[in-house]
Amino acid sequence: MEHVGIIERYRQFLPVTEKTPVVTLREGNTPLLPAKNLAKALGVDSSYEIYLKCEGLNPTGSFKDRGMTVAVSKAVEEKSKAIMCASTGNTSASAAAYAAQAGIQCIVLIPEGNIALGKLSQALMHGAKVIAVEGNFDDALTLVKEATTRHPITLVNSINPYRIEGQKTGAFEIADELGDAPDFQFMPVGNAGNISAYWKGYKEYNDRGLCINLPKMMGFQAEGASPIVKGKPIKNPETIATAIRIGNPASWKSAEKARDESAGVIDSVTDQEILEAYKMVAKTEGVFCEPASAASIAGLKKYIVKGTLEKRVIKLRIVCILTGHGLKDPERAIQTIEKPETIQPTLPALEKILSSTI
Ligand code: AN7
Repeated sequence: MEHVGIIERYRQFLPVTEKTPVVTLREGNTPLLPAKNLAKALGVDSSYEIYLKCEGLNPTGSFKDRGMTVAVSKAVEEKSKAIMCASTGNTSASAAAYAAQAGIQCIVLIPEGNIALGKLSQALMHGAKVIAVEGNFDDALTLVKEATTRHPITLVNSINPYRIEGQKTGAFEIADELGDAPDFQFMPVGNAGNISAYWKGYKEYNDRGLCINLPKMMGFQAEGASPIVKGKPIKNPETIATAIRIGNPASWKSAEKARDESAGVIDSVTDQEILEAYKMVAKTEGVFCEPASAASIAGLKKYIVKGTLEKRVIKLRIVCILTGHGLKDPERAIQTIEKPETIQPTLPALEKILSSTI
C-alpha cells in the first residue's frame, strides 16, 4: 500500500478537516525492527522480544517530522506566513524542511556551539533563518515564546499542541504492527513532548478498542540534564547527547502524568552508558542512531541489569524508540570509535592487517 504520510493514514485521529492543506514529506511508516542480536548482547532469553522503532528513517532523519507535518499544515490553514522554534537541532531541521515544502518562512534559534553539524546543515540548506543564541535550549525557547506572542509568527515547538497530535501516530503504527501495544516502551526524554505524545496515542487507541494493552512508559534523560529525575530545573544542563541537553522541559507535567498513569519510570543514564548503547546497537543490529536515541537502549540495559522488568511465561514485548539517525552527528561517532588504520598501497601491508583481523 502506498504510504502518503501520517495525516492521510491517521486522518480520523487528527485535528484536520478537508479544508486543511496537507503539507507532507511522506513521513511515518518507519520500520519496527525485531532486534534479536541486541537481545542476545543484552543477555536476555527469547521470552524478551525487543523491537527498534527506527524514527531516523523519517524524511529529515528524526521523529520530529510526525509532529511537524500537522503543525505546518495547520499553520498554513491559519494563513500563517512564518514559523519559529527553538531547537537542539532536530526540530529546526524538520521545521525548515516543512516550511520549505509549504513555501513559508522559518526562523530557528539554536544554542550556540551545541547542535550536531548534520542538523545545522539541514536547517541552513532548507533556507531557514538560523540564529545562534549565546545560551542553552531553555534560553532559546524562552525567547521564542516571547517573540511569537509579539509577532505574527507561529510557534512550532511541542508546546504547539498540533506537534503532539502528529507525534502520537508513532504509537498507532507500533500497535497496528504488533496487533497490540507493547508491554514496555523505552525512549529518550528531552523537552518531554514525545513521551507525552506516545502515551496520548496509546490511550486513544485503547479507548477505541484498537489496542487492549497499555505499555509502561520508560523515559530516560541524560544524567547531566535530568530535571524530571531530580525534581527541579537544571540551570546548566550538560551531556554529549546534545539533542536532550535540556534543563527545563516544556512538557514536564504531561511526561510525569504518562509515567504515573502507565506505572512506568523517568530515570537517567550516564553519558558513558549512552555511548556504550550507541555503539552496541550500531554493531549488533546495523542500526545507526544518534546518541540521544541510544538513551532508550541504555535505559533498557539498566533495567534488565536491575532485574526489574516483569518476567512472564509468555513473551514480553519491548519497544525502544530510536528517535534520530546516527548520520545527524557523525562527529560524535568518529570521536567514539577507533580511527581507521592507514597503510601503504601494497598487498603485504594489507595482508598484515588481515592476518590480525580475520
Ligand atoms: C533525537 O530538536 O528538543 O522529549 O529541539 O532530537 O520530545 O523533546 C529534540 C529532542 C529525543 C527528545 N531524541 O524528545 C529539538 C529537541 C532526539 C531528539 C529527543 C529529541 P522530546
